[in-house]
Amino acid sequence: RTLLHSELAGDQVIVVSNREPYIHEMTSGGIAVRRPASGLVTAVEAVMRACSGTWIAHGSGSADRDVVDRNDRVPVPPANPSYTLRRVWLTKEEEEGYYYGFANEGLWPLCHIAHVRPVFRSGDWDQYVQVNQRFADAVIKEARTDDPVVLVQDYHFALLPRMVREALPKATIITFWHIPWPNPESFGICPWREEILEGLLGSTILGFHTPFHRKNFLETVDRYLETRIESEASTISYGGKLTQVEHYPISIAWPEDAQTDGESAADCRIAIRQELGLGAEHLLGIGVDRLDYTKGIIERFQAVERMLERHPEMIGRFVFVQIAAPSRSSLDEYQNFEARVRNLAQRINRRFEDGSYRPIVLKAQHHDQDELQRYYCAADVCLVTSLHDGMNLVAKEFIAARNDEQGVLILSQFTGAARELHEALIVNPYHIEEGADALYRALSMPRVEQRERMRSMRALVKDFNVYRWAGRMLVDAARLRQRERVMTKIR
Ligand code: ADQ
Repeated sequence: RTLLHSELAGDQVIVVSNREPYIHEMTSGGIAVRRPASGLVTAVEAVMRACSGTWIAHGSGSADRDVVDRNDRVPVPPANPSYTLRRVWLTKEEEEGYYYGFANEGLWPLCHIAHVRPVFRSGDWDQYVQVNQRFADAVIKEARTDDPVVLVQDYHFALLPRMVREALPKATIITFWHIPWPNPESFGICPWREEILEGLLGSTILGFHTPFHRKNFLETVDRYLETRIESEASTISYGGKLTQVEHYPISIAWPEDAQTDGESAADCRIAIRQELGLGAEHLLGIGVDRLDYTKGIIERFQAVERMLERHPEMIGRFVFVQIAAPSRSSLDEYQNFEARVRNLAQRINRRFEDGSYRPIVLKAQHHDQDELQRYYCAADVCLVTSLHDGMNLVAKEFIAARNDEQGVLILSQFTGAARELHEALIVNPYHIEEGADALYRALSMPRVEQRERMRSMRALVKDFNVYRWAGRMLVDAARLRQRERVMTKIR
């Protein structure tokens, strides 16, 4: 955090993301504030609290308009304001085309290669272009100097870096792509691939989670644009402008102290089991995700089923709780997915139910962070089985929560997190037998081995926390800004 302060001394920081960090909702008891379930928000919010500035995002809550001033600004966090949230209002049509359409039916499946066919409609693309321009205009309007530091978040804003660059050529634009970048063949099916690449190359720095995604991006640019690429230095020169392409693995803010209101892991273990109607003898597995087809929830349930089939002594003893926040529910693909998840849980439960025993508990709701912490602490095993995931912060949250150094993480090899968390049980989520084996192994793992693995992963996540993620980008940006200033003087 100190690093952020020193790197940014005197600079104006503007963040752009689709989702806002705080949503104001009208409830029967008045206006309530909610934090959305989003890895991006979890990470960037910690950084913004540390460096203040302005966060520009789409206003989505029913009471969002009631709390802003006439420039659409509201100070946040509500209890202890440290930066400004500036809301942009999208029409229904814009939200449908730009957000649900192009971003989530086009770019999301395109980049995840999750065997859901991307849909590209010209009408959605037009809205995507228009909304990118509206957010770019908001950045330009918010800029108090000609060289602000603009932090652009995610696949919703591939065109914005170039739009901002045209108006503010001296701005330092750091774009972070939170999802994977596929290989050139896969990306090449996008009808607007050149425009997207050109848009992103308006950035001063472009960041991905892993070296692999970074390499895919360089190869995609090489395939589809006339550019000069210095692979060693990781820079792309396009239209006389340089973009540095790097990998910056995202992380979480390491918790200051026990964050479960004084409840120890042992207390949570008992309390959560009681809430679920279970006893101390029950083994508990946990999954925490947005209800999204890339997260491998179906394959996870199948692995649970297979494990129970192969180890009948676990029937009646092992319970798996899936906490799943509904997400993008107005899209058919997501509605169908939710129905498939519910049906599968029901089928598996029918198969193994005995008295009050059900092996799968599906809680398809948003939970607040304190509640998630209690589940993380109570679990014997956490399953992260994404079919493809930029990083996956749930894996890191689980580790951070376990100050008792117990609990086993099962982690898909297709997450960015698997490149760092080698002491997890790494699985191919498509291989159900392997998942079932890993689950059984986790449930039978001696405490000493759990401790050794957990200790090592905790040291890594504590050290490589979200401040380090942001800090590394900003140090690189500061270096480029300094170089630019020197060059301007020489010229
Ligand atoms: P997401 O796809 O949203 O993020 P992830 O990194 O796992 O995925 O983060 C999810 C966040 O939402 C976590 O902080 C988690 O605690 C929270 N959450 C999940 N389910 C919840 C529930 N039911 N209730 C409340 N909160 C819930 C995208 C990319 C990831 C990348 C992040 C950050 O897809 O690969 O790790 O951005 O870059």
